[in-house]
Amino acid sequence: MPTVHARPYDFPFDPAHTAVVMIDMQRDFLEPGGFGAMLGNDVSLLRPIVPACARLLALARAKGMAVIHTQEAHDAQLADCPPSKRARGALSCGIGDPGPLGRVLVAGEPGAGFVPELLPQPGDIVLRKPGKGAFHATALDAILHAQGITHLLIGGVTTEVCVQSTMREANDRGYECLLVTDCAASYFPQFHAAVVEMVVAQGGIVGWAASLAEIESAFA
Ligand code: C5J
Repeated sequence: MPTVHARPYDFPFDPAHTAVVMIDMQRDFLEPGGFGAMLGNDVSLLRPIVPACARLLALARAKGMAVIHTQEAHDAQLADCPPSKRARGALSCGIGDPGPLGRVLVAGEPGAGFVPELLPQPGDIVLRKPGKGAFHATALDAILHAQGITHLLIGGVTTEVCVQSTMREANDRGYECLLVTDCAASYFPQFHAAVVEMVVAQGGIVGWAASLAEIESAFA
């Protein structure tokens, strides 16, 4: 069985029961003119992880792991967007409003789409989610159970928001989760670093963390 040399200790996993969960690698978070930029963030901080994410997805497909892409986006009527979420930040152009990448964070609009390097491939699962955690108001738990998935390798953006929320939700549901440290990023590098430490502290209270190279080495 492949074993990742991870923090806080080794992470063995069976690829047949493992999914790579790529969180919200959408234009709205990574490109100028999207939701992330409207919140005042420097979106260029997220782009450097794209090549590593592409490598992780390719490895997953080659080794028979399930691939799940989450997408934070709302329906066109915003029926699944709590008013509190829409109001947050008091943005002049926010969720549902027309922006440079189409209606902000709305499914089917250019901004809600994935960055071109990480487009879902046949066989991948795409999961739209209205919240930060990928288990909230989605079928993710049912999908994972149906596929016999017990272990998750998690990447995406942003580390301290949707990635960490999802990892905590998954951990509470009994999944063994590993954060792929160089496949996740934040607009605040110090928050990324802090999440890695929070995850692995106290004997891995939320899960494990390792670099992509360590995952690749597990298959060598
Ligand atoms: C945010 C996310 N940061 N995908 N969403 O609002 O982390």
